[in-house]
Amino acid sequence: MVHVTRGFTGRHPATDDRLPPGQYLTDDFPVLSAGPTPAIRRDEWTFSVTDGDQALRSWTWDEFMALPSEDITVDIHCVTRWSRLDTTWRGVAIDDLLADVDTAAEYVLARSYGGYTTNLPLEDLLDGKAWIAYEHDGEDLPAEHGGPARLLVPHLYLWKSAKWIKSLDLVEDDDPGFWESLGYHDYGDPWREQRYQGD
Ligand SMILES: Nc1nc2c(c(=O)[nH]1)N[C@H]1C(S)=C(S)[C@@H](COP(=O)(O)O)O[C@H]1N2
Ligand SMILES: [Mo]
Repeated sequence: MVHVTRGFTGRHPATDDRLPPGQYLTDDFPVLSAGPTPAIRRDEWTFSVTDGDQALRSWTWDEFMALPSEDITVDIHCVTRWSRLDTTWRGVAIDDLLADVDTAAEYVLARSYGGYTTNLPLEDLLDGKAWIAYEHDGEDLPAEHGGPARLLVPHLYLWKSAKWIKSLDLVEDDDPGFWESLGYHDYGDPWREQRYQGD
């Protein structure tokens, strides 16, 4: 007699390999926001890179849309334990935004419209690892998911992917952002389960 169990036939090793410890797969796209969704008009939107008091770069929406953009397919992992595989986005690589920028800073504080912040090492935004994304699933990024544009850093827990991004501030110190100052991990690597400070 042959017993075939659902648990056995339903396993997809390739998928399991892509699921960090303690995460489960979902096809939904839950909305997780610490406050209300800010209404940001594209004709009033600006995005800047700052270093100290200096704005190194600043773009209007039209200027930003004229930058080279790329299609992005990535897995995303939320600290609340859901993961989605092969999510699709369009956006501008941070490498392109920071090209030719000279800085001694080793960290970035991402700042959002509405006041949210999150801290990251600068190197985690470079070498094709992070984008400012303005489309998801072939559509304009919905406001509740961070539209007009959000930071996308898929190799770290999703709270690092600041929605409604306003600026990237190059900073010398790794000062905690919003969730980090409330106990979330300063780095947030899902593969090392760095959920909370001390993990
Ligand atoms: N500006 C801003 N960005 C944010 C948040 C937020 O509250 N405000 N929440 C973070 C958290 S905790 C998560 S899990 C993801 C959720 O993104 P989503 O709502 O598109 O799923 O956004 C992150 N970026
Ligand atoms: Mo989150």
